[in-house]
Amino acid sequence: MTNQATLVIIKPDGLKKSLTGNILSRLSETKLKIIGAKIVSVSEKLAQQHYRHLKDKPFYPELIKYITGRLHGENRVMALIYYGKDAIAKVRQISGATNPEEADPVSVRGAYGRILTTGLYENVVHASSDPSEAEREIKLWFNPDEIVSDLYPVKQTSLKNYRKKVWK
Ligand code: DAT
Ligand code: MG
Repeated sequence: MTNQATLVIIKPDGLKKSLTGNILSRLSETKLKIIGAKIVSVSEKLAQQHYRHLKDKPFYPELIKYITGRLHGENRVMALIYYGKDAIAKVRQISGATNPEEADPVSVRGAYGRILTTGLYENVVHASSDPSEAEREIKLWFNPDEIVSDLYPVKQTSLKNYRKKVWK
C-alpha cells in the first residue's frame, strides 16, 4: 500500500470533554505524520458539505447541530491531516466503529463515544473512510498553504478586491 492522507476531526464533544491530548496520543500509535492541523469553527455550509452524503438520513439535522457545535455549546473542532502508509485504515482502526456501542472498547469511539437519546451517535472523532473521500474532505477543510506537503496539484491565482484580516 502506498502513502495516503486522511482527514481526522476531533468533534465538539472531544474538545468539550478535554480529550484532545488523549486522542492525539492514541493516533500517534500509528506512527503517521501530521501534515496539517488547526482549530476550526464549523459553519453551517461546511457542515452541510462535509456530510452531504447523509442529507437524507433521519439523524442528519442532529448531525449538523453536532458538528457545528450547537449541540455542545462548543464552537470548535480540531481538524488534522495524517499521512503515511495505509493511513486511512490505521486511523479508522484506532477510531473504532461508527456506532460507539459496537466499537471496540479500547478504540477512541468505544472508550469515549455514546448514543444520545435522539439516537445520534456522538462518537468523538471523524476519520475519512476511503481515498476519494479523504481527498474531497482534505480539499474542503484545508487550503494548500495550510498543509506541509504537496498533496494534490495546485494552481496559482491572483484575487482582485481580496480582503483579509491582518494584525493592527
Ligand atoms: P463514519 O463517521 O464512521 O464514517 P458515517 O460517515 O456513515 O460514519 O456517518 C457520519 C456520522 O453520522 C457518524 O460518525 C455518526 C453519525 N451516524 C452515522 N450513522 C448513524 C446512525 N445510524 N444513527 C445515528 N448517527 C449516525
Ligand atoms: Mg464517514
